[in-house]
Amino acid sequence: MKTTRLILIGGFLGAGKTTLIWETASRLTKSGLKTGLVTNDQAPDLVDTALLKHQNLNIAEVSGSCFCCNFNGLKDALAQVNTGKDTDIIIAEPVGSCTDLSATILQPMKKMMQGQLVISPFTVLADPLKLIEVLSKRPHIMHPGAAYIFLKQLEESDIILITKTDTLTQQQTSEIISMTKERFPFSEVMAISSVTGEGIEEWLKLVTTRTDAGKRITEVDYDIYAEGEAVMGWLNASLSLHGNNINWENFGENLMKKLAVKFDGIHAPVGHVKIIIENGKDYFTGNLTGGPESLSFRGKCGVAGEVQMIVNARVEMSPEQLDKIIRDEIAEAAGTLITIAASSWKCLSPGRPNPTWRFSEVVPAWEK
Ligand SMILES: Nc1nc2c(ncn2[C@@H]2O[C@H](COP(=O)(O)OP(=O)(O)OP(=O)(O)O)[C@@H](O)[C@H]2O)c(=O)[nH]1
Ligand SMILES: [Mg+2]
Repeated sequence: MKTTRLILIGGFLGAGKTTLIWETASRLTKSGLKTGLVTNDQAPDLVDTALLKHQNLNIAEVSGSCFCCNFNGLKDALAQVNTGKDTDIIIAEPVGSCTDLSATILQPMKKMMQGQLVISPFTVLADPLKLIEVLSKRPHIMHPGAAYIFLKQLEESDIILITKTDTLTQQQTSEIISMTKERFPFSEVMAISSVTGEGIEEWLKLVTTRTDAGKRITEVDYDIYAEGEAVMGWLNASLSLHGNNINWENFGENLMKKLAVKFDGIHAPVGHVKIIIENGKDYFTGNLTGGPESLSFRGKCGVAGEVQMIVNARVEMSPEQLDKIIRDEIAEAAGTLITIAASSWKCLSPGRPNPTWRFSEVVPAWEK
């Protein structure tokens, strides 16, 4: 039986995981490697899954809980992606608010899946602006519990990948790399841009050849971790939108701008708010990862009588408040010309993490 490689790409909400996975999967596929993907979330209806499906790769989703709290769900998803397909590489993206994955995923995997999987060094992504905020001594916009998760994710990494270098000068990138190396001396620190491709080949070479995954386990205070997750309102909704001669990109942009202004106006820290609007094979995405300046839009879905929209929002506020804001802003953006039918709508705040496994000792890496 062929041994499949697993690349786990972690990092806080909005760090750039799915964008890097998209880019990586394209490169691996072009080089002739069969690639599969596994996505993850606290609830069904994921923008990430809908988006990555447009790559036509084998993709499985673990939804309803994070990988660590549903280890068997992750094993099943890996099997689903792999079975009968001779997959060379599977890339998995855990939920952005999760940490302690070395103890709860990587060590158990190394022990239980020897001979079936080789595991790459654990890569954790960091958005440069949020990284500076969390590392600085100034008061954080982010809740201290969320900042704790952000730091713990980096502490347990094998490789820290600073993302979005296209938004920085070379000097800023060098300074952030030095600052990060100083704070996390046990991790390798690299920087990439998924927009320009800078740094991706160098990182890809490491994660497609090395097997030293989960070299350390960090101590995690589950009370602070749980609080950091619980401060976040979490909304996943799937909707059908109907209207005549509607330019759906304009609708999507207008909706995202309204949400950005609303969250900014009430000083609610945004983890990630994202939408995808799909019109058959065409799709449009909108992302907000901080203040209104972080808004970004991609793709086109043109004019059609009916389109599908998925909304995923993770914002520091109660689920009730988030639910109301999203409902109100969608209704306002829709006006009288668009009718909306929700096929699913879930709003929650993540429960206390309760991992299936938690190893306290590092399991030696298994060589291919
Ligand atoms: N400028 C720039 N933007 C990027 C880059 N990588 C990702 N982004 C943007 O960052 C935002 C979040 O990217 P995602 O890839 O969805 O982030 P994620 O880590 O998967 O987010 P979650 O799944 O919600 O945790 C999107 O607007 C992306 O377009 C990059 O290299 N450069
Ligand atoms: Mg993602």
